[in-house]
Amino acid sequence: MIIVLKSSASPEQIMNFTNMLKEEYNVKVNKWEGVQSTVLGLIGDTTKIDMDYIDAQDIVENVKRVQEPYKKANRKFHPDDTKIKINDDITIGGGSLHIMAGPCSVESETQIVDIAKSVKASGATFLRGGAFKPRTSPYAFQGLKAEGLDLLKIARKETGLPIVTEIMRASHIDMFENVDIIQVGARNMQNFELLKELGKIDKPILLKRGLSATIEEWLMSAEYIMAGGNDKVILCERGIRTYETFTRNTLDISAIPVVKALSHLPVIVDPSHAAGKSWLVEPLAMAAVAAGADGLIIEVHNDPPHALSDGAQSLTPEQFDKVANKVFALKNSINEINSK
Ligand SMILES: [Mn+2]
Repeated sequence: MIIVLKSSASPEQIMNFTNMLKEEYNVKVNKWEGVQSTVLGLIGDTTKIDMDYIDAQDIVENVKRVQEPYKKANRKFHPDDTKIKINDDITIGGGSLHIMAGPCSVESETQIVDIAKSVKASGATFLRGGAFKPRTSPYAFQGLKAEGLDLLKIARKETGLPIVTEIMRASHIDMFENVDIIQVGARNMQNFELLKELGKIDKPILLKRGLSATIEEWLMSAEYIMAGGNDKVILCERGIRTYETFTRNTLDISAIPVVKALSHLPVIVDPSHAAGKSWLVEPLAMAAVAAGADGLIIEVHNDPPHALSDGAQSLTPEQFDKVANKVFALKNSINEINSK
C-alpha cells in the first residue's frame, strides 16, 4: 500500500502517523522524501487496513493499494487450483466440467424427480432447484420452502444426484445441513452476516456474482466465507447488469479467465440467468466452457410455459440433452487442443 502525504505535513505529524501504522497494523513502513511530498510504502499484510480511514487522515493526500485486498481467495498465496470434493467421487475445479441442472423452483415431487432423472441421463452431475426463492416481486411464487428441500432430497435419493439449492438467511443454516452445495444468490452476495455464518460451516458454497458487483467485490465476498474457515467456495458468474436490455443480464465471459488468474477457486457459469431466454443458453454455455469454466448451472423444466418461475429461460429435458452433449464434446476438443 502506497500513501502519499500532503506537502503541508510536518515531520512530527509524519512520525506520529508512521508509528501509528506500525503499531496498529504490524507493517513495515518505508519513507521516501521528495521535494513536493513524502510517500510511505507499507510492507506486510495490509488486508486489514481500512483505506477510507487512511484517506480521511488530515496529512494524507491519497492512498493506493498495490496488492489485492483478498488473501485467502488470492492465487498469489495458493498457486494451485482449489478442487472441491463432493461425496468422494465428484471434484469441482482444476479442469473439471460439471453440469448442475434442474428447475428454477421445486414445484412438486413428480416434477423434481422426473427432471432429476432426465438431466442425470443427459450427463448432469448435480440437481439444482430452488426451495426458497428471492423474487423481484413480493407477489410472485416464493418457493415451497422447507417442503421444497424435502422434495429435493427425495429426488436425490431416487437418482443419486447431489443437490444444490439457495439459502436466503443465516437462521436457515440448520435446515440446509443435508444439502450438498449451498447456493448464495446474486442478491445476497453482499449479505455479509449470511456470508460470515456460512464461513463457520464445512460445506461447499456456490457464490453467485451480484448483478452489479465488480470482480473484486465478488472475490471479497468469497473472502468473507473463507475468512471464517470455510475454504470450499465455488464462484458462479451469472451475468451482470449493463445498458443492454435484450438479454436479462450480460454474461461477463471475460470474468472467467480473470477470476481464474486472480483466484484459485473454481468458477462455474449460469447461462440461463445471464440470458433470460432459452435459445441463448446453448451458445453461452459453449462460450463459457471455451473460456475455461469448471462447470455450468442450467435451468431445465419439463413444461417451461407453465413453470412457476423462469420458464422463458428454461430448457426442456430434450433441449438440455442436446446442449449437454455439445458441451461435453467441446470440452473433449479443448482438452485435446490443450494437450498438444
Ligand atoms: Mn431461476
